[in-house]
Amino acid sequence: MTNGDSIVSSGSPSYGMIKTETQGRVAVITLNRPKALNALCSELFHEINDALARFDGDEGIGAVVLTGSERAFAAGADIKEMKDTEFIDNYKNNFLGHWVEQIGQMRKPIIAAVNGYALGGGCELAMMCDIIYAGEKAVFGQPEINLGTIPGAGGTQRLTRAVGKSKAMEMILTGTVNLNASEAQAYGLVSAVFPPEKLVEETIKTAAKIASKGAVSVQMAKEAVNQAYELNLSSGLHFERRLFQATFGTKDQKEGMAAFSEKRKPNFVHK
Ligand code: CO8
Repeated sequence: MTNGDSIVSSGSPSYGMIKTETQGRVAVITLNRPKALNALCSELFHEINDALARFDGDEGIGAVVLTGSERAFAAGADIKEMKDTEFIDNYKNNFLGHWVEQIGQMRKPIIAAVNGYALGGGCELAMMCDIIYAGEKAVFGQPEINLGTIPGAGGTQRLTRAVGKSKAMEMILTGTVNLNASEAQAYGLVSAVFPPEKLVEETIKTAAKIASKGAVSVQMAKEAVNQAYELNLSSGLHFERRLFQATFGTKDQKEGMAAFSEKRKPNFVHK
């Protein structure tokens, strides 16, 4: 951190499977279920969602980092937990539907810092984030086909958009073709690769940089980029222009442009 702050526990003793910390305006959520390689059981996902909701609603936080251990970001949904569930209950109870709810609603940027395995639901969780950084030994894959099932939290959609149809088909249909960190970067799935021990630190630096900008324009920029996946070009350009115009109603736009003109650093107030 440029301001020299040390990492401070933001305190939530009720979490048993994640750790949360804040560093300045950055929140860090660390998946902490090492014996199961951070397999995403229901309790773990509820904790992730709870922490995300808390940080999204905290004005003192401008960006969130989501990470795991050096061995595993997450090795997928918890196979042991779900293996005996039945279609009719899964359908009626919208099994694992809550996975996508909070991350999809997040207004603040989330950066995934992926070391080790990001398989199945773990790869999907990383792809739900806004930016993915990887450690050199990261492994991205969708092995669900080996279990007699298919990706269920965005793998067939987000991976295909990220790496193209042929590679996504190869990964999802074989369940054994994975991407290492440099391949994932070459495909554009991840935007930077770091030595494993530097990954979280470097990710926090980027998150801090984002969190130092005006929070309203950061949220609007995130919203506009995400519309690129939903809208045709003319609707997307229209959406972008309206948000661009709206930024002129914020204090931060006045401050940012005044600071440029006065050759000084802006002092954003996130309003
Ligand atoms: N679920 C449950 N436990 C797991 C999982 C998992 N996904 N992955 C690893 N573990 C456990 C192992 O069972 C083992 O536990 P134990 O010591 O009690 O036997 C422990 O973690 C360590 O694992 P390994 O001994 O296997 O470690 P290795 O280093 O030998 O292998 C691997 C690491 C390659 C990652 C291996 O563990 C593996 O293949 N794991 C399964 C990967 C996988 O298939 N993931 C996909 C799961 S399905 C899924 O994610 C569907 C998502 C759908 C979302 C739907 C939303 C609507």
